[in-house]
Amino acid sequence: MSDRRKFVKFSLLSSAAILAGRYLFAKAATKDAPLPATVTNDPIVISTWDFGKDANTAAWEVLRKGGRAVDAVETGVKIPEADPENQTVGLGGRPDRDGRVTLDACIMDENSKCGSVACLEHVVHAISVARMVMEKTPHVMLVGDGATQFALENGFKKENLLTPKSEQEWKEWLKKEKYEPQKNIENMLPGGVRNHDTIGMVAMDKNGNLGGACTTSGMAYKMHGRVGDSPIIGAGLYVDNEVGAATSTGVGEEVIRIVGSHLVVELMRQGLEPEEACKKAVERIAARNPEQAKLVQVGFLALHKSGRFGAYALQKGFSYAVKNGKEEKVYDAKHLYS
Ligand code: SD4
Repeated sequence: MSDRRKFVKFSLLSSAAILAGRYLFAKAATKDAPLPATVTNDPIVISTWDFGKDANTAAWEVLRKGGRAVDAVETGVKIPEADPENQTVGLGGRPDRDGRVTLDACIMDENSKCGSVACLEHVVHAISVARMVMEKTPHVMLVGDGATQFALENGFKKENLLTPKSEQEWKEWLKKEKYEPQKNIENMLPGGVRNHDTIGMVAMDKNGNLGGACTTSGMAYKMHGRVGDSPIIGAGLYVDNEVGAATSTGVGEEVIRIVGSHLVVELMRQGLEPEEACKKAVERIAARNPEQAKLVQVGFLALHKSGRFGAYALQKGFSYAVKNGKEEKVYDAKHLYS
């Protein structure tokens, strides 16, 4: 047999083996999972919270045209980053207790390349700075002044991210709250306003490759210099192109302690459905400190290489947005405590 024919035969056999593996995984799936157990390379994008819907629309344009998952997620999360009305991401994000808007973000591609920035100031698109760290430096993570300096030296515009609305709210907060680290500041603000959200997004492109991005202004009124889970590879985001991708939202300290997103991906590697993997990670947080876990929110979102997805949270109220060729929908995640 000629080398070319051998190669073609080998490629066909390997593709068949990969598809068979993905099919078996899908067949083993639980019945109430939201997608049918088809196994395709159909592109899909999923992201945290209801505002993920608009971000998904932007990401989908990249996927629809055959673009890479990593490009799709970067494009997608830039939408809430640029939205001054979204007070948990980028421009208009709620500041730290000193009145400074500091951003955390990370990105990861199908080759395990990754980039991250933490405590970045004055630059709207933290995710693109993280991408540039990934593409242009030998490092994974830049923080604080170093991250801001890198961004400005590389053409990012210096902007004031503190909008009048977020400034006003912060001044109100200063009047009532003690100027000291608060354990449960992550709970609801007066009037039932959520003071944390974050966008985490994971996607699969038409080649079956995965990518993920996570970007946030972090917990409102945090101590200056505080870094959450969102820019930490393995905590706020993890992508393993053989298995799947996961991202998180909620109280970052809880997620970091269990290296949450990496845990979710590893649980999927062991054969768990995406939702089951997210649930196990949530249960691990609850088992560590049940009293604390009852007071805070953490949600995980996972996408398996088969295209199946799922989520799970500590508390009620965590939603996630899904878009593929067939549907565009916001789901409510199941939760541990009611
Ligand atoms: C953080 N995980 O800074 C982020 C905030 C968040 O829902 O996701 N809130 O800890």
